[in-house]
Amino acid sequence: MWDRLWINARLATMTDGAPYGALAEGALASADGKIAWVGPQGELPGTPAELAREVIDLEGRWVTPGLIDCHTHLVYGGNRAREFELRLEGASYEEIARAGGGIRNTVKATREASEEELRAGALPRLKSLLAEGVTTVEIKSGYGLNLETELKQLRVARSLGKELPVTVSTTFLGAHALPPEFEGDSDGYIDAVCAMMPEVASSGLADVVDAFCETIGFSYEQTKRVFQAARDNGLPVKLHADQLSDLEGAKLAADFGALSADHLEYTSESGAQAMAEAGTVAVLLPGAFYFLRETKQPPLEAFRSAGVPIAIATDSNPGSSPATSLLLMLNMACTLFRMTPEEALLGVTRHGAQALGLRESRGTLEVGKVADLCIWNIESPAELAYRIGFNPLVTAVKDGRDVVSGAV
Ligand code: DI6
Ligand code: FE
Repeated sequence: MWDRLWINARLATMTDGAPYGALAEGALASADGKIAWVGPQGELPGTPAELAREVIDLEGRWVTPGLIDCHTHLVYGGNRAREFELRLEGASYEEIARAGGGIRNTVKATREASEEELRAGALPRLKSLLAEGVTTVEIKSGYGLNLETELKQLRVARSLGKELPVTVSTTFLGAHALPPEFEGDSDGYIDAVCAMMPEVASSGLADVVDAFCETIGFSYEQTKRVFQAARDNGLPVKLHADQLSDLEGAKLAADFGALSADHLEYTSESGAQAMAEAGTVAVLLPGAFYFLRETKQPPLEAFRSAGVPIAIATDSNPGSSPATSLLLMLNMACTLFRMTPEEALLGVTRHGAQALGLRESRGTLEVGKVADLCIWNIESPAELAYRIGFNPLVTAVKDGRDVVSGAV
């Protein structure tokens, strides 16, 4: 017998075939936290009452996979509202960074914060994501820039996944910015990051390694050294690539078989081609594009024609995207990048899972995958991307259990 059976559902399975992998009169069952059955209700192998201990009549509501936010920097100290004001007075994000502000401001506040303070700061941001149906989230370090503080951030990220009903994937982003004590010696800092790698790996606190390959971040060669150290220590990689300029980050990520390359506004066609061949997901971050008032569009057509899977994420961070709404990112991906609502929803389900190396267990409604679901009060899946600032979540289900009840 199954534990739970949802009937009279419209299912957006996000598998291939019909748009959204949709099934109009569907049913879905869970057992032991996994999807045990999914298909047309008429093909159920018995009456609902015979099949499951609990039957939930969805009365035609839509069900999608639980949402996945595959790129965030949720754990940090302080905020950067003051820099927002400075930018409105005319300073650019790069100017603020070069003057010693930007990421370094957050590094100072993060180093000074206790684990409890970091937890308390991140908790409401994470709850905001969960309230919209996020069941899996990636959280990066990168505001410590020394081993002690990077591990502190990663420990807090891990503990949030134990405290709240969400799967947390953690990423070590030691090569995010140059800390003040290494001013003028970025190669020396990269040596230090590589030297942190064995302990980061053995701590078990990081699932993936990331870096910021950019003129205000680290060079192609420096990033390559970080990736090599990650590989030597058995950790997969992803990259902040080509956000403000084309340093061929997409190609570098592809060369290392990266799970994803993220941002990608300045990526070339050949970079997109290399990603397609490597199976590297393109993670687009419309919140950062919007908040920094970027004008250079990521090469969507190149990704589409090369067959690169495209994911969408909040990039939730204090400097370039203080966003805690993944649904808003769906709308922005469509309005700013001209993605279709179906592409956007794939970006926070199937392709978001792939960007985290979790394709086998999450991201679609298929038998054997984790029973992470969202039940929505909508008439079509496109509404998830269409509305602005509206949350139609009825219930979020994590590992087969109801964990969040929405307001509608
Ligand atoms: N790119 C980003 O968008 C974030 N990090 C990065 O490398 C911004 C981080 C920040 O400004 O605090
Ligand atoms: Fe980021």
